[in-house]
Amino acid sequence: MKDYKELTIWSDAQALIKKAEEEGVKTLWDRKKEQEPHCGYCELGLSCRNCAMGPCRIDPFGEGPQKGICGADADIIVARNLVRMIAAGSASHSDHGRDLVEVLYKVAKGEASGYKISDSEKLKRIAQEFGISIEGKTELEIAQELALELMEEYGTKRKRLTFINRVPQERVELWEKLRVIPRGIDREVTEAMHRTHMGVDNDYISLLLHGVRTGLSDGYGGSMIATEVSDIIFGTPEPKISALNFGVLKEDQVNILIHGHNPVVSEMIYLAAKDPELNQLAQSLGAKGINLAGLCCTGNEVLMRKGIPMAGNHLATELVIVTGVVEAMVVDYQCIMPSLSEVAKCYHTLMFSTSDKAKFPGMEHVEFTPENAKEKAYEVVRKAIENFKNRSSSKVFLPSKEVKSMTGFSVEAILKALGGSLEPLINAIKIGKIKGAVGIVGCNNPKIKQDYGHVELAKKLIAHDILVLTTGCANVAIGKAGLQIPEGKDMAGPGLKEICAALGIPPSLHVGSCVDNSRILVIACALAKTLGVDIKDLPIAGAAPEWYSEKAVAIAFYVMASGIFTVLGIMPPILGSKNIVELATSGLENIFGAKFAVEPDPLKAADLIIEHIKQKRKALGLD
Ligand code: BF8
Ligand code: SF4
Repeated sequence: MKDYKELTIWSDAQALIKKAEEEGVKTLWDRKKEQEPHCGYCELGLSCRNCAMGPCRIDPFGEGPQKGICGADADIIVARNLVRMIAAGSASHSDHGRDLVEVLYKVAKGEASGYKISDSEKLKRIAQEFGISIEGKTELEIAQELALELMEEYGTKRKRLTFINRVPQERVELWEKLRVIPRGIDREVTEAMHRTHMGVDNDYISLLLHGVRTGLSDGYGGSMIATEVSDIIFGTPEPKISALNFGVLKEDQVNILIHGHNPVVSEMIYLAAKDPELNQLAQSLGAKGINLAGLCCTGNEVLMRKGIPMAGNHLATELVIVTGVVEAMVVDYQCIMPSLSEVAKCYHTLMFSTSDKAKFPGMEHVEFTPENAKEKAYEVVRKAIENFKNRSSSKVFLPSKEVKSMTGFSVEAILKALGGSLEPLINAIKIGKIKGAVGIVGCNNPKIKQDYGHVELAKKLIAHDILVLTTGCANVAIGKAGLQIPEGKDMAGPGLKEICAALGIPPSLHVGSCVDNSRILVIACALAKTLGVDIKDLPIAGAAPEWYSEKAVAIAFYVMASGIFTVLGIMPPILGSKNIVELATSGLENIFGAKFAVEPDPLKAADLIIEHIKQKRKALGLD
């Protein structure tokens, strides 16, 4: 018997963990227990298996070995491990971006039936940013040229990524001086792997600077491309009300969950789920209809654009199956626990993998390509409908009702809400009605009670008149807590409340999936440019209270390197190197004008951020 209340703040999730336990289904919390205590060397970043002379480890107490067989010390090993995390995270976001660029190219060539250009205005705007002349060209001609240009962003030819032009000059000059301006995305990731091979870069500062460069190639490269191209193909999000929670699943309908990150698959599932014929089939088999719901960042993508409700975040992905009402889960890639197919075996849920890059034991693989996606989506939805009859009513348990939440705050939507320019926001910041803004991003991690970090941090920040922007799994947490609807203003401080009421917006804005942190970068750059200052001077901060993923490390690095103070709720594996801890939590301030803090207690993390914002306001002469 577990102490369910210690695992998650939500009573519905607690009830589902209990149900899983009663039904003999292992969840991640059971496996976490089995893994404890975690390896101390790994936690400190002091183990290395980069070559076959090892593995090696450094004794943190100074009594055992202080060097690996090759002679690498604690600083080198910690730095190499961290840079490899950044490389993996950057590669993940960026490869997702590349898949979208390929879809854009195929749309232009007429080879991707089912997909189209949804935001033609944005297509033209981005094309112009890339120096493409749009005069006299058709939409598809522009799309083809832009796709080819974007492919170049991944390659070796470019000396710097094009979206760097969005960054304030002062920051670009700093990056130039430090030689961290990102070139091609693939180049930075490959170079990170090269440098961390035995006998290449053995200076921890030089290694970490390349880590920064790799992270920047994600933020201003892969992730930004993923966001912009998704908007072009699937539409730029606009504010809308949708719903969150296990309660979005419907007992009387065929429930299909879409999970992962890339909207390429889920948008086609959405089309198929709307199809009248398939809905009729569902009705003929005893269901009222087809209910589509999202998980994790694929969920965020379709929530933002289509208003598809969101069933849960990272730590809810096993529990949704335990409700017993899920006919099928369709996954693409990233953050999909391989345990899901094991959980599904205990229920009637069909599991479908869709990407050549992401196969899972126990899932049926239906490969989706831009050419066949529509047809495959119909195939999968049909199988889900036919599975409705296999649902066992004795296993059905929906412990909560859905919670309303507002979504869709793209940069364009925020500007529109502000009446077309950043001026009203800047004025509100200047007169102190809004003290500053904070991006709360990222995951769940069972090392922290699910969603406790997100919710408590967000509540305290808005109460102090700090506007919150959320992405990734943080969004579900903060949305469920009621902060992402206009009525959430009642939990905000008086200044923020007044602004929210005037604009009809919530005090916490959902800006998208994790690649959409690039939207936050765009706003930060635009704010700094409008004010004629560097990003580091703005009263803003970033936080990842419950991060788990290598992608979060890449994000943390590009956010910090952009000049934004970043607070992490989970300690990254760096404690084994005093030098790197000192650099991360203090030394970086002199280099990038921003640093990291690690604070698992969200209320204390909020204090750090509130104080930081106070200092920045003071330096700008605002208080
Ligand atoms: O990219 S927040 S758990 S789903 S890694 Fe994963 Fe973390 Fe969720 Fe989205 Ni982001
Ligand atoms: Fe050991 Fe060096 Fe090989 Fe790492 S790279 S495993 S420290 S010998």
